[in-house]
Amino acid sequence: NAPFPRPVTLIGVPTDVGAARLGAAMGPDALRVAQLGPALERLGLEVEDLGNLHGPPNPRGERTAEGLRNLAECEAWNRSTHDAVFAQLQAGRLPVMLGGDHNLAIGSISAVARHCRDTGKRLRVLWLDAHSDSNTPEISPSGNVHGVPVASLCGLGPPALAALGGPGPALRGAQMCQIGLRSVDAAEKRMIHELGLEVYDMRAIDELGMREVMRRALAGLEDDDGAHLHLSFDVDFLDPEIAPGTGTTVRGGPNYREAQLCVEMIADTGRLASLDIVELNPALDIRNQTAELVVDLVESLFGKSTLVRAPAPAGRR
Ligand code: EXY
Ligand code: MN
Ligand code: MN
Ligand code: MN
Repeated sequence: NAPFPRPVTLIGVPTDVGAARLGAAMGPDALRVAQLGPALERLGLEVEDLGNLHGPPNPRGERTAEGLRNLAECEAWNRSTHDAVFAQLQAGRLPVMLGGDHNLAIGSISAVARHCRDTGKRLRVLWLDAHSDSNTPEISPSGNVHGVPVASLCGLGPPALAALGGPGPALRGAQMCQIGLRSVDAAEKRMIHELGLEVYDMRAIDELGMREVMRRALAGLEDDDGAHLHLSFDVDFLDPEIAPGTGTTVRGGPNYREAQLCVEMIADTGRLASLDIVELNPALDIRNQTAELVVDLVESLFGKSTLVRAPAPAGRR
């Protein structure tokens, strides 16, 4: 497992303040019950579990004039997440967020972007999700903050979120590639274009196959030792038949083999440097099977393979 010399830090972010339903706050412990840390240690990685961050409980608020629900609580969770992630990156470690709903990506990715600015790294964000999470408060149908993190990171929406990591957008849309989309709101479709996101929806996966989609999504990374690859992995990316334990399932997602190939090809780049695991909801799961599946996929993401891997042939790059 040579591509991952740096030690890993697990950071629990037990929040559901950005989600429509309760339960994602139990995600970190479900991942611990499924033995995420020991699984990574078996691959030869040094792993430290920082335990859980602390933040406000879920007030289950209504949408306010700003157009969002629980905005102050989301801001507080994202500030703690930002600070924890930034400190781990500065210490040369690979932070893994155990979510928690997807609102936490505002804190984690703004910290990664700040670290990349400080160190001159080129940031690439892969967003595996059934959804684009690119609404702004104005166009959001729900006011749920887990539907707006991408637009926030690109500088849109209330400064409490959009300027969390300092003035100016954390990200340009072209730095992000989204894979697996199959539920996008009408106005959000236009936003995807305005932001300039690179998107491979389920139709692209059907037509091109996961291998070609990932080849395109990861193009150039393997040869760029100044690249920092952040993966934001929403559990609802996976088909609900294999991953029922999440609050916003959408049928027709990647199956087990497609998901494996997806994370194996990310591992092959050797550039993974930070990771969010989000939207796992143990209250909706069946005997923790979704958490166990996620641990299985994370092992592949960190280089576990069936056979000793030969270097990728030139045509694979
Ligand atoms: N697009 C919908 C909304 O903004 O309310 C649903 C968002 C679900 C977000 C899940 C976590 O990826
Ligand atoms: Mn780095
Ligand atoms: Mn999401
Ligand atoms: Mn989603």
